[in-house]
Amino acid sequence: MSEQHEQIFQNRIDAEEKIEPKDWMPEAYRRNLIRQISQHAHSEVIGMQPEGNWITRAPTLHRKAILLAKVQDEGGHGLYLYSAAETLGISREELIDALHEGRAKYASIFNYPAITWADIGAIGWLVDGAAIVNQVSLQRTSYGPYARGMVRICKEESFHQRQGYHIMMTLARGSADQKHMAQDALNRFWWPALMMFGPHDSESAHSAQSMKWKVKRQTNDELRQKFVDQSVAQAEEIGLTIPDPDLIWNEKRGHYDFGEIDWDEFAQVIAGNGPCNRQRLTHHRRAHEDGAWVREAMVSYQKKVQQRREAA
Ligand code: BYC
Repeated sequence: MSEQHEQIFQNRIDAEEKIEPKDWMPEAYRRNLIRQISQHAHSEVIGMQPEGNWITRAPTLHRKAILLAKVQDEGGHGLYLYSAAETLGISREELIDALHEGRAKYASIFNYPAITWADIGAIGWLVDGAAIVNQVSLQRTSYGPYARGMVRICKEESFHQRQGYHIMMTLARGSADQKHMAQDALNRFWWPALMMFGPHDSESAHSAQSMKWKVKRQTNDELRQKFVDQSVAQAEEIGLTIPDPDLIWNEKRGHYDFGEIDWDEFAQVIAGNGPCNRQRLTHHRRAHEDGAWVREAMVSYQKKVQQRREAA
């Protein structure tokens, strides 16, 4: 019976039908989606920290207002994604517990510090830029609520990417010190941004099955290549240099060849030993504890509303 269900399920995927929350799905598909969507949600929320750190120090009121809106958007993305994960039959509490107990990951990039204002430019340009490449592809993912969440998130991310690029452009056209600051931020964020796409396809534990189920529509290496190809011209346009001596246009492939990522560093960061892993989780735990009274107040308010409705 189950084999028959699985065949029908795969036929629906092959026919590009979206899978919806109440549809039958293999348990492994459900678990894989909970893993990916919740890790995506955690990334959005933890990703608020490096940028949030600069809200009080933005160089102008205009930049401060933009950054505030951007960081708020990231929190919103986290909420859409937690809601999408909850449609798969898991609660928000369970997801947050998994993050706090180190059972769930979040994107490695957010374990690097944002030490100068130019880092805010580099994060918007490169980190949101990499996220868009990945998320445009995920708009066609097979699970309906995830795909629809991605459509809205992508619209907001393209504004984020442009605000980051604009900061970099402004600094690159400024004084020698400002240009140096922009180049330094690019130097530090380039390789971690490439790591966002995950391990090589040959090393990727989940890719083959996720591609078959169309949870992922393009592989880690395909998306990374796309990101490199688009970023080179963007860096040239503002007079910055991508910190990779092996970067070279390959006429035959129609793509840029580029150097090898430091996979040991990637492994260290996802194992919890990056520069800011402990700080990020400690901050999240504290914020979660500080917000407990809000959650309790909401539950007791809901109870009262329900009691009043029943009494009426
Ligand atoms: N960092 O088999 P693989 C944003 C893990 S935030 C950490 O290739 P998969 C923004 C992977 O989880 C946007 N861990 O996995 C917010 C797996 O471990 P588990 C974030 C990584 O899932 C604020 C193991 O390595 N975007 O835009 O097929 C400010 C093996 O990997 C990473 C998303 O989350 C990594 N970089 O492919 C600014 C996109 N890479 O789970 C901006 C949604 C791999 O077995 N996610 N791992 O313990 C995806 O598209 C996929 O999950 C990935 C990985 C491409 C990331």
